[in-house]
Amino acid sequence: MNEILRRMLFLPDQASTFAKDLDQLHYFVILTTIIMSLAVGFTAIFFFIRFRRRSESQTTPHIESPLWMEILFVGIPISFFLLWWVLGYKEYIRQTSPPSDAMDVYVMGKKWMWKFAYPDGPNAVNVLHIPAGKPVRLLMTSRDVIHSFYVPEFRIKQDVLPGRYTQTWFQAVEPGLYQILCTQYCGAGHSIMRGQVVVMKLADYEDWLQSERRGALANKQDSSPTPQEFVPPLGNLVEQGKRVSAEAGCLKCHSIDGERHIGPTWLDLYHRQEKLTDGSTIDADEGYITESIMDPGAKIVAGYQPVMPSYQAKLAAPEIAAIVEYIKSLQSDAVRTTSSGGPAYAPVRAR
Ligand code: HEC
Ligand SMILES: [Cu+2]
Repeated sequence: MNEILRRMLFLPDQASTFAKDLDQLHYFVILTTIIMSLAVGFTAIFFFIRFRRRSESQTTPHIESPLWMEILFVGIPISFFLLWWVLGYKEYIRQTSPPSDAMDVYVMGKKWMWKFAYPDGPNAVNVLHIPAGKPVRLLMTSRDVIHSFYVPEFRIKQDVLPGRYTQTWFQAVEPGLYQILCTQYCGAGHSIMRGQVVVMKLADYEDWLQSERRGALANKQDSSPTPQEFVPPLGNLVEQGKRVSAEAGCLKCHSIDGERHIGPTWLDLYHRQEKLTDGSTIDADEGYITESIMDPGAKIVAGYQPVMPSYQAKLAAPEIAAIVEYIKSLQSDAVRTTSSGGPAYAPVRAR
């Protein structure tokens, strides 16, 4: 049944754990509306014929509908709309709450390509390798304009915005190749802004990761220029972040050992409930940390002077992603760590 309807509606394969449930909601909505509109249409045609005007002198009688009929005709459609809303909302909550054991991948959209960075692995352009059967969280940002990350087979679509992180997640069911599209018109090359998700068996994925790391090492040792435009940097994001923040001079004002300096310490900053000068409290998630680097004046931490310069034009998005990952790794309780060395992810509270 699922398969017949999927083909009739020309829907792509169902390659993620969301796909089937979302499609089922889609079938439910589309079948009820088809049945209802057919019923209304045919009733109208029947009435045209049955109650047609038979002579010039015939007049239409004045009819008042009984209350129960009014209630029925308003109540039934409304209860369907509410039911769809409830089912859709449940799916929405599921799609916006990544599980805590999800593997993180940073995504950067840029005219007109997708760049991927793994916290403990290589970087890649336009090709996202992931293991099947494991939840993957994508932390996404844009270098220039608004893009939107769309994988039809996974039934995920999420806007990618400059200067801020958005996230989405999915769990691929089976190994295979799936197309990534940009669904936000972003300029002349919008239609060529495509990528591919390569879903691999877990063991194959581990092998791929190993070989990529060896490749990165080899690239570094022989310094001859490679034909590729993009050379995967060595080491993981945390290491890169450590280096970038030292080079950019962040550590002149920020400590990593809990000491208060010109700026607040980075130790345990991730998910700290930070008090701001306007009296509000904010959860220091990836979005807030990124904003603090790009636009430090936007939210000032209570008890500090607004002296931090903006790094909007000075650091590239992957460098900022690396710093964010480094800050996330600075936790005094080293128990709560994920494979990437960062703290386990707690779902962001709705604001
Ligand atoms: C001139 C000193 C100075 C430099 C250099 C500096 N910062 Fe800051 N930073 C501050 C101060 C002061 C604050 C607190 C006031 C505010 O919120 O702007 C702050 C706040 C922050 C926050 C928010 C911290 C919190 O507790 O909420 C982050 C994240 C941050 N800085 C990251 C960076 C990064 C990354 C760099 C380097 C690329 C950097 N800073 C360079 C002074 C500095
Ligand atoms: Cu785009």
